[in-house]
Amino acid sequence: MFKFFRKKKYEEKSEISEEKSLKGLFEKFKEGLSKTKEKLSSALSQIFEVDKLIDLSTLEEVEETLILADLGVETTTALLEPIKKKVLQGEPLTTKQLKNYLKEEMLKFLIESESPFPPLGNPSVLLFLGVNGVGKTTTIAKIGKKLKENEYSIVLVAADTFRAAAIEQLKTLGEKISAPVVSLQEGADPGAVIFQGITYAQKNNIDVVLVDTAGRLHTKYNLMEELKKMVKVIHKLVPPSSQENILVLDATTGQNAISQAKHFCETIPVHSLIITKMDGTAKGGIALAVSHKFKIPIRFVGLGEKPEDLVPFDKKAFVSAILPD
Ligand SMILES: Nc1nc2c(ncn2[C@@H]2O[C@H](COP(=O)(O)OP(=O)(O)OP(=O)(O)O)[C@@H](O)[C@H]2O)c(=O)[nH]1
Ligand SMILES: [Mg+2]
Repeated sequence: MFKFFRKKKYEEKSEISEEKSLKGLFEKFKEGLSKTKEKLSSALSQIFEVDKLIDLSTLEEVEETLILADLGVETTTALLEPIKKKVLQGEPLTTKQLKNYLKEEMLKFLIESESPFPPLGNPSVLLFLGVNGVGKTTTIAKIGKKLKENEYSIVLVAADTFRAAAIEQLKTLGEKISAPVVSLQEGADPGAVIFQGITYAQKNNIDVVLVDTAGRLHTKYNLMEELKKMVKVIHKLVPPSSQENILVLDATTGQNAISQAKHFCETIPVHSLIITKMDGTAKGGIALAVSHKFKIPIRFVGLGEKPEDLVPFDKKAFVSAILPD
């Protein structure tokens, strides 16, 4: 659980210190998700408080609560349908069994990544995508910092050429984490910056290239088409297995995140998700809804603005945070 990265170098960490840091992450996860947890558990606690037989009205209450926590109608229905059938057939089921069943199913619904992070490559390329303001640029700095702490060499690429301020923002963040930033002037072709960034990494034997892109409205055709061009440029320089396209979603946008994911997935392959701002919302259920609907693993979640607030996603911790024992 809670693995940040594949190891680059052998780390001499004692088992105790490793256990301690895992515990710390688990606590952080629970704390970061406390708003979602509060909302869910205060509503569900009355249902789960006493172990009694469930009926259709119990299921309706559970259904409403899960939908309100932004699991969405589709995922909630998929979760509860099999139980509803059993109840309709007269099978006696208790609230305790329902809770255990929900936990197990939620774990199944959360897709786990089978590929290493960062992907293997010389270099590997991480392309960060998403609509405006979701947290792409700041998340790049957080991941960049952690990669450096794990002995990876990195370069940041300012492919958000839309605003001069975006280039400056990345440069400032790069300075903070002592990482080189490859950039061109405002308005430059993002593909050209990416080309320069990857060739810079190849020349300097850099392990990971982190590409910042402009926030784009998922419904704007031209902006979405531009992404295809960026992916083509990357493919000219590194094999697809060395590239990960990461969609960043803001948990506070709730169900709109589903529509964003749909449009991005229709445009280019999306390999993984990062869900930011989980700390600021009671709608953390969106993580489960998107991962289930699009069959995409969640790599990290953002639980605050500080670098240490970006935490690897752990599905067991997630489920036990939103549905405590
Ligand atoms: N509370 C909280 N704030 C976050 C989190 N992640 C990012 N933010 C904040 O969200 C704001 C926007 O972050 P950016 O990284 O600039 O977003 P962006 O996606 O690059 O924005 P554009 O480049 O304009 O599309 C900043 O104030 C971040 O500090 C998080 O997990 N929790
Ligand atoms: Mg940005």
